Amino acid sequence: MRITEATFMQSAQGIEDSPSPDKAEVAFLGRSNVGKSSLLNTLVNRKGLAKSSSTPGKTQLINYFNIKFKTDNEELPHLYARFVDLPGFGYARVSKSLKQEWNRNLTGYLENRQCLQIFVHLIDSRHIGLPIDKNVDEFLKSIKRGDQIIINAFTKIDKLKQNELQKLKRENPDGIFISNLKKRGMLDLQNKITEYLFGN
Ligand SMILES: Nc1nc2c(ncn2[C@@H]2O[C@H](COP(=O)(O)OP(=O)(O)OP(=O)(O)O)[C@@H](O)[C@H]2O)c(=O)[nH]1
Ligand SMILES: [Mg+2]
Repeated sequence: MRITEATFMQSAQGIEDSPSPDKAEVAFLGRSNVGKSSLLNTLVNRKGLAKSSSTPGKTQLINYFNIKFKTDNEELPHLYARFVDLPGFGYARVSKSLKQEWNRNLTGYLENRQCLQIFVHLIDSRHIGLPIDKNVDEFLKSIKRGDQIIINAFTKIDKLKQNELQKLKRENPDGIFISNLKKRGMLDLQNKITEYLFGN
């Protein structure tokens, strides 16, 4: 199964102005600047679809993308899902009230979105064990329903030495190891997503 089309659908501030929950959703979340928007672009092979930047805080709204998959099944040649690019956690350079509002909107989406099936938690592979990532991890585990899964995706592995990467893999046997720069880990992540959403 492969992705044949990816288009921007709409942005939303929170769950209230989000599209109707009629497709399975995969949310990309994690610290600001960890590589969420870049990963989405690399996965769907569309540079610039989700806006990415070296300045933290680039993504400020919940952004919905429609994704079309091609299957090997002639009777059901296409399947659909939505990828959701989220603002980063822990970005300090906005006002406190704005930050609180973001967090309310974000956690509201994560906790209450019925069609949300997969949380992809991105973690910078150079900075393992940060308190903010632990908090997010605990939060996700505490809200996760029985029909949802969490995928831990370790990003920017092109910045690691071989032995550091081996250690990270040993310590996180269920993780996905990503480099947008070198296009690593895309098939692993895509397979994990389609297996869970569509059973193949
Ligand atoms: N070396 C390296 N840099 C990366 C990788 N992925 C993303 N980056 C860089 O990291 C920076 C942030 O990328 P974004 O995709 O905008 O990160 P984000 O998580 O969407 O950030 P916010 O929207 O601000 O929360 C950019 O300068 C990217 O070029 C990667 O795999 N390797
Ligand atoms: Mg972003």
